[in-house]
Amino acid sequence: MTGPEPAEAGRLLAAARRPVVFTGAGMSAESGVPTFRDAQTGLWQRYDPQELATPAAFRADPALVWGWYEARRRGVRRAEPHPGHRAVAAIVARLPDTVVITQNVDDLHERGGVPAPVRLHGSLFAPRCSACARPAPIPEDATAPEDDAAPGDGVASGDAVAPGGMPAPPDGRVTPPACAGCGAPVRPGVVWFGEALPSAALDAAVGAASGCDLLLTVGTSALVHPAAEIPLVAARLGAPVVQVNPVPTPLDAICAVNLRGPAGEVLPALVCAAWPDADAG
Ligand code: BJW
Ligand code: ZN
Repeated sequence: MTGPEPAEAGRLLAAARRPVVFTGAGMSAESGVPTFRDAQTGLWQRYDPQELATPAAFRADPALVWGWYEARRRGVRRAEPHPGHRAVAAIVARLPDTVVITQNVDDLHERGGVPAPVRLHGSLFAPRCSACARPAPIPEDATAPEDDAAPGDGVASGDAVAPGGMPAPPDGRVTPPACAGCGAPVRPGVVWFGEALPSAALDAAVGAASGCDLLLTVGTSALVHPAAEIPLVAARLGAPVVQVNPVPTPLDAICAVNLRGPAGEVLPALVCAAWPDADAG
């Protein structure tokens, strides 16, 4: 980070008492987890994520959609939090009223030291019945050599072996387990296009954004609603918004400071700028 912006962002963070950290897929990119709108790799490159992440896609081809999420879950399992995740945890440690709101379905904030982020779009680790919503067990991961590949390859590399160690079909499809209660297919515990966000999480996010004195938005394209409105709520009520993203987004215009760079570098530098004595991870 160069120029006056990092110092200004550091001043805003040092002055904050109730910040919100709002994260998207770019937060996990340096851990090797592909962003949602990145090109998919391996078996999945011919599919558009926006078309797979829908209830209609699951109804039409449950094994295709379940196989995609299983491959992504295995990729996330192999990923590790990076210094940006630890910098967010350092902010929470310094300012206990911080609220971390994430659109991500991985668990890297938790493993990076933020115990309970507000999850707007669910989790890869909370499968449930598609009919009766009964929670279902997370399938066991196979321990095959292919699963030792880098997390960024997860979408492709984990595909050679299905959960339970059975060889996966070459097209990546994995039949979802049946619900132990009603026998319907189990589905990923994420929020798909056209589905309502969990109301408790959305209420918590809107409440935090309404009462915050700084909103730090990290690694989101801000294209998906209603999540993309969270920074707008904060800005409308007078809180400064600081954005971390290597490229411009629709949020640029409302941001007090735009820090153009990767989260893993910018966030530790921001914590050091705010609190020079801090261990930024
Ligand atoms: C880095 C980096 C580095 C890279 N460091 N940065 C208003 C207007 C228009 C449309 C709508 C609207 N309201 C609702 C809609 C419809 C729809 C929608 O928003 N569509 C848009 C595409 C136009 N929204 C919905 O359908 C929502 N539901 C809804 O509105 O329901 C209404 C309803 C009410 C009551 C009853 C019933 C219904 C649901 C949205 C659910 C989104 N779900 C997904 C999938 C989750 C599961 C999965 O992962 O498969 O969530 S979609 C996907 O997008 C995922 C993400 O969480 C979300 C946001 O993406 P994100 O995080 O911003 O990632 P990317 O990839 O887009 O961007 C990455 C960014 O990182 C980039 O900017 C990079 O530059 C940056 N980056 N490296 C920092 N190292
Ligand atoms: Zn069921």
